[in-house]
Amino acid sequence: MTEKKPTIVNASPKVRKFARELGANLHLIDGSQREGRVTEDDIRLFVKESLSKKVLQKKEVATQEYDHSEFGEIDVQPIPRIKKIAIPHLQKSWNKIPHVTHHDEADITEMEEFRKSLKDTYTGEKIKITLLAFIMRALVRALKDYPNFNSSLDIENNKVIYKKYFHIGIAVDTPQGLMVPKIRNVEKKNITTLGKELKDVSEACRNLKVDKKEFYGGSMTISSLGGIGGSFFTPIINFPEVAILGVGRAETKQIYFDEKFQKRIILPLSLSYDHRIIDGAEGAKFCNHLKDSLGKDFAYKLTI
Ligand code: CAO
Repeated sequence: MTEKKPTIVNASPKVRKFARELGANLHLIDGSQREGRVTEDDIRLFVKESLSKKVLQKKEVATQEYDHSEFGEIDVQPIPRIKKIAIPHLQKSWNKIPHVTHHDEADITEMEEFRKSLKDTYTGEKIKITLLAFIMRALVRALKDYPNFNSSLDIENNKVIYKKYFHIGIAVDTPQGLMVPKIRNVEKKNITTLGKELKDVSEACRNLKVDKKEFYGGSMTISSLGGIGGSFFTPIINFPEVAILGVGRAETKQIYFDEKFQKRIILPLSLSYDHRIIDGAEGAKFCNHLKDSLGKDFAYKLTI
């Protein structure tokens, strides 16, 4: 009952007083008499209908809940602060963005061999660089060729905002909840720097020492569950971004490759995108691009 009616209301002073006493807005009431004249009965009916609507709304909410303690012992705790902040954000993404998730697998055998063979030039000691640093570089390569993935939608003004920068968000699991800081200007950094930055920023998140500003202004996000487990999932886009790349746990599989069955390391990818701006064909091509960058000839494509 929010729609406004014409400003002149046809009602007697007595009826107006009655409406005032009940707190009823005469502008919202349909008069039942000639020329829309409002009577006391019209006001009573309006109040009755408004009240029953409110009760129904309350009932709708109430029916979703029940007292859990009726079924056994429970422990009620406040929702943790970071999760509380994330709730409206996740709900907005889920409700506003028509998500599609495209699943694919990348053969990262050669890249893994290379990554595991890395040694410090001076000390000769093994160095550990996270797989995610390579994925970040591959993602930026794909974003350059598919700018729709590096955009945000301004629906109100019918505009698409194309970003010329490449700031990759990384979902970090912390004891307080999920945080998504950005690694800025990924295209300008080598694999070693990216690996170090990722380690530093995830530590800062876990110690709650990250600046709030670091959570904004991203191109696209990577959500990696590779260190924990699982293959494919359906990541939720980090609004106002338009795509997110989910990374599962790489596994050695028997694959038909170069005309024979071989052991290959296969990485599961789950790409969720906003179907308002990205079509299914573009989603598949983007994934092919990623697979190509992470595949056999990765070294020519990802600058070290
Ligand atoms: N496949 C196989 N192994 C993988 C892997 C993958 N895709 N990704 C990581 N690993 C391995 C690493 O090599 C490492 O093993 P070693 O110690 O033997 O080298 C181990 O798993 C731990 O990796 P990690 O997850 O700690 O480190 P990372 O650089 O891969 O990831 C970070 C960093 C911050 C992304 C991660 O710690 C994290 O928080 N992940 C969870 C993200 C999350 O919650 N996403 C869901 C969001 S949506 O609800």
